[in-house]
Amino acid sequence: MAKKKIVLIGGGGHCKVVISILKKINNFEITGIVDNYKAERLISGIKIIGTDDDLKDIYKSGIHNALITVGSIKDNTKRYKLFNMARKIGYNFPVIISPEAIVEKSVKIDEGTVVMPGSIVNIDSSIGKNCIINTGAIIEHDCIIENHCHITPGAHISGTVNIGKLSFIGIGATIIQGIKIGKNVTIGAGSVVIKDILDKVIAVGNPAKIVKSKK
Ligand code: JB2
Repeated sequence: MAKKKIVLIGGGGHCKVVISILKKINNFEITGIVDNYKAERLISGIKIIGTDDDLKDIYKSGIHNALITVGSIKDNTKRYKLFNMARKIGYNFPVIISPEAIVEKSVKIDEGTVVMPGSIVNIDSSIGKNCIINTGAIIEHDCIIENHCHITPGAHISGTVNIGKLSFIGIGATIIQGIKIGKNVTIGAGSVVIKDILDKVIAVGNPAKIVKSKK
């Protein structure tokens, strides 16, 4: 079967990890990467072919698949904006699951989400659009992860947890069962969340406490 062409949006560290998964899956021909600036450089052997301003022309040239490969540290707003911009142009966003991840067959995963190596997503959980389920993260049964979330490496999300859109769960954080995390929340690295967390705050520590509200 012919490989589908895809363009990657953002050419840094996260992009490299996504490229390594795409190469293993081998369903896509990676046409190139768009970044903030066009330069003669290769990311894991893939060319930078332009900037976001070129995405319309790239689409017109017949490349209709894209992934947001800008990662995120603490804040997913940029990934959200890039997703909406590319969506308006018309791009499709495939779901990418590493062959080294374990995803139970009942799990629903929406467009543009990437599930990284070593992660586990268990029965009846659902994951929204444009999320990153990063290396070695565990999402237990019956969780709901809304759009544009980043569950970073080694985070442990227990059963029946809900995580609101745009939220960021820091590296190695633990969320106990049944917790609701609001929208656009940042949970600090290594935190242990044992109580519900409201929208638009930063919470850190064990047990996690709110240290800041976001604007
Ligand atoms: O608006 C943009 C834009 N903003 C930054 N459009 C496009 N097309 N590209 C953009 N970029 C580009 O994303 C930057 O120029 C840079 O090349 C890349 C970000 O690379 P960086 O390596 O700094 O971060 P990252 O987001 O790929 O990775 C972070 O997040 C991952 C999840 C890293 O900290 C990783 O360690 C982490 N695993």
